[in-house]
Amino acid sequence: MTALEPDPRHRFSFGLWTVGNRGADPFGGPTRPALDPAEIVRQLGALGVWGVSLHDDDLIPPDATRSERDAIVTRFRRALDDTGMVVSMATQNLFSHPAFKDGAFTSNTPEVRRLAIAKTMRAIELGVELGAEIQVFWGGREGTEVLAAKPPMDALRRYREALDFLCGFVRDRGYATRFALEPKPNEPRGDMFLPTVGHALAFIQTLEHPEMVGVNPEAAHETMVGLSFYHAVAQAIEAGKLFHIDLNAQRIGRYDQDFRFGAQDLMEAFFLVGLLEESGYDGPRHFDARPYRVERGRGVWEFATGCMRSYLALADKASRMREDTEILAALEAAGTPGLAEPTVGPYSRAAADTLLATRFDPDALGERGYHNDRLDQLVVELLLGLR
Ligand code: GCO
Ligand code: MN
Ligand code: MN
Repeated sequence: MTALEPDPRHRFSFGLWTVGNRGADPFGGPTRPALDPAEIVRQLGALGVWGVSLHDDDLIPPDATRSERDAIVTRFRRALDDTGMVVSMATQNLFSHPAFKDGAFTSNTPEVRRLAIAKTMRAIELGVELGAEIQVFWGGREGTEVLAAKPPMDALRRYREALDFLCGFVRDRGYATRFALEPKPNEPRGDMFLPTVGHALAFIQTLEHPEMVGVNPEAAHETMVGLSFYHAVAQAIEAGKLFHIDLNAQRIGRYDQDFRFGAQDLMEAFFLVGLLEESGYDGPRHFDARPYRVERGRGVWEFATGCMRSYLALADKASRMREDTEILAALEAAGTPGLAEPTVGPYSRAAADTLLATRFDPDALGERGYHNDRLDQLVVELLLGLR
């Protein structure tokens, strides 16, 4: 395995809906033909990809009979077995059907909410049947354009009720499935509930089984609103809640662009990859990106390869950064190792008294320079291939 050659050991995965995306946008129809899920598995397998993820409806048309469903699953299973690929994550489409236009778990119509929970239980069963350990919850329609229409506290209570019920279902069935909530600030709704990683992390602690639920942060979603995705992922890891990740690229302040991983903000992507590689995160490196609308045929697979090559190239740069003596010296000059030292340790009255009796010299402390420009420039030059 060469440094930039994807290998199943890298645990790269793609959603069926990503390479299978047909290029439609709000202004124009599809520019690519539909791809058969089993064919997607074979193509990705040949590229060294480890896993695929899917929405229930990506694989099974919603109107399929039980026997049609089983035949589709068998055919798909065969493609997985032939290629050695796994289903790394499953999820449910609670956003396409008009029934869900006002929300799924947070629809104002109780019957729609019950439909959403029933559809999700079936999607969980499908995921378990295919070996998925993670079930993602992206609340595509959970939100509103009209603040008056949907009191947010009621919406959050219904969201919690649905997740608690579904955790109960997983436990009752004895499944090992863990849930990962995927926050997004807006699009398609004007404002969405659980808009950021931080909101989701706080909400999870209010659930009946918080240990079963983590997050699935997506680069595009935090970046759309100008937040640091790197920081969001770090906080999720630090909370023990990074269960899954959606990698892609995005410019600040735009619609959800879902570009090829590495296509924007290489500096942020570089720190993100370093974090994933060095934190012990062992979940999927999952790409939720789309080929540009102008791609067709081979272009789709060039897109997939590009996502993985950029990831591997950045991982290589991250390991070089750790060995670069000039950068290590610049980190010392920035005081970075000092942040890893405990400040005061646990509280004790004696420690508080000592601290209160200490004579600090704020003026002297204020005279320190941190040489962040030099450090930053060295990292830029590493990324530019100058070191
Ligand atoms: C989006 C989301 C989706 C979800 C997917 C899995 O903005 O469209 O990122 O792609 O990740 O539906 O739940
Ligand atoms: Mn997205
Ligand atoms: Mn996503």
